[in-house]
Amino acid sequence: MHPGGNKILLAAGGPLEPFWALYAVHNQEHVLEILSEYKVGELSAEDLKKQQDVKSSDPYSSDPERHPVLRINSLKPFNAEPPAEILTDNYITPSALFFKRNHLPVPQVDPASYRLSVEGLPGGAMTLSLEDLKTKFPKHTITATLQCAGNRRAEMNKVKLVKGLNWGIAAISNASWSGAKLRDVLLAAGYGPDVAKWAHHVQFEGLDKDVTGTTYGSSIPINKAVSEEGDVLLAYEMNGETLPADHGFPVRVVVPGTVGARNVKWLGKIVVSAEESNSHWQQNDYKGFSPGTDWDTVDFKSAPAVQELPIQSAITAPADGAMVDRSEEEVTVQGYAWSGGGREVVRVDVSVDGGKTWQVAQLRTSDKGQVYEPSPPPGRAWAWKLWEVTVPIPPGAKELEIICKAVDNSYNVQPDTVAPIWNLRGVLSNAWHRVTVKVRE
Ligand code: MTE
Ligand code: MO
Repeated sequence: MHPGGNKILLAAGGPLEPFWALYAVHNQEHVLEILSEYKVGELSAEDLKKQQDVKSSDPYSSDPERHPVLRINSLKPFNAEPPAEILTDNYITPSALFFKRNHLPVPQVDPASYRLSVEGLPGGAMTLSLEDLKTKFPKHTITATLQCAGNRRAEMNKVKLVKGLNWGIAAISNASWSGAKLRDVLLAAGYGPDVAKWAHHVQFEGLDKDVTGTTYGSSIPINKAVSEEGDVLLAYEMNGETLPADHGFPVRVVVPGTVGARNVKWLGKIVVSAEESNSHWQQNDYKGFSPGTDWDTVDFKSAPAVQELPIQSAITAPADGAMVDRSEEEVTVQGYAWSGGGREVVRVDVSVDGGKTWQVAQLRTSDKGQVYEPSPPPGRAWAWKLWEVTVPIPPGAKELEIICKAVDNSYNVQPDTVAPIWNLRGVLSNAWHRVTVKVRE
């Protein structure tokens, strides 16, 4: 009944240590207690010796250094978000502060021997070195926001417990990405009208592996990959520098407007196919369900894999529980807003009285005098909008419930509460964001 049941069975009959090392989040007292019922015994010294090389090293020992300000959600694998109060200080999130979401140890890839293989097209596989990718295809740069499907999961956990990392509001960040267009690479590898007749998906495989040798993988619809307006990149730079190890060095796919999970890092293989990726993360995770669906009744085949994400916004200042001074007379509210599929955020509404009255926030167009890029072409708004509004403190109020909600150019809006969109995996959490602050007289 465990969602990763197939992995548990692979551990049966052998030492558990390599599994504890990899899925270190589960190495906790209450899990050991559940498992004690199934304990077979201790391995003999002789058998133990045979296993020595298997369990010798911590697979996470070569993970890169990380910025100490990050709020760690899990250490092994490394998952962390920046503190919400600094998230919107910069339109472009510095790479060190960009949220990090790893399912497995960070693989060490030698850029000189790195090869990307493109498969499934007539004429056989095409193999590209990093140098090929940089020199044989034009370099494109886009600014795109990545958001994890689990962003704001903590709010779902408050309604009813869900499975997954307890992300706050900062499993989202914005960067500029440079690399070759996936479209250009697929055309060079043999994609054409004949392939279009049967090919429906492009699958991606990472070079990060679990103890069984299974790699991280996912897929996207082929139209997104081959469209001129899709802007899907095989990125080798982030914010004008070599892609950092945590973000997929040497190459990751950036699928703008699409859930983080499809933006495969440490990209090793691309497969054009009639089928979606059969990886766990495409088939049995990152899907939405009705609030009434539980782990006994869930059928992952019944729901589509998340691709484009719904409209989202959140308040980064003031923080929940903060104090504002009555003598200031006003409160300045700041945050971010973003929508999937290239839909542009056109408005953010803010209330400081629990939703009775609303003010329209200003969408920021510059940072410290530096003006952002001009408006994106329609349908290609890949980057978030930062916003701000200053509102009078209502007379007599001892406490303010501050709310934000955004609208995109398809007039999609956020739901007002969490409970009706609650789902067992805690994904797609995009209700109105609410913080409560106290007014100091
Ligand atoms: N790619 C690989 N190879 N392995 C992973 O664990 N995690 C995915 C995606 N790509 C992942 C991956 C998920 S769920 C998210 S949200 C994003 O990467 C996070 O990207 P970031 O760490 O650069 O923020
Ligand atoms: Mo994610």
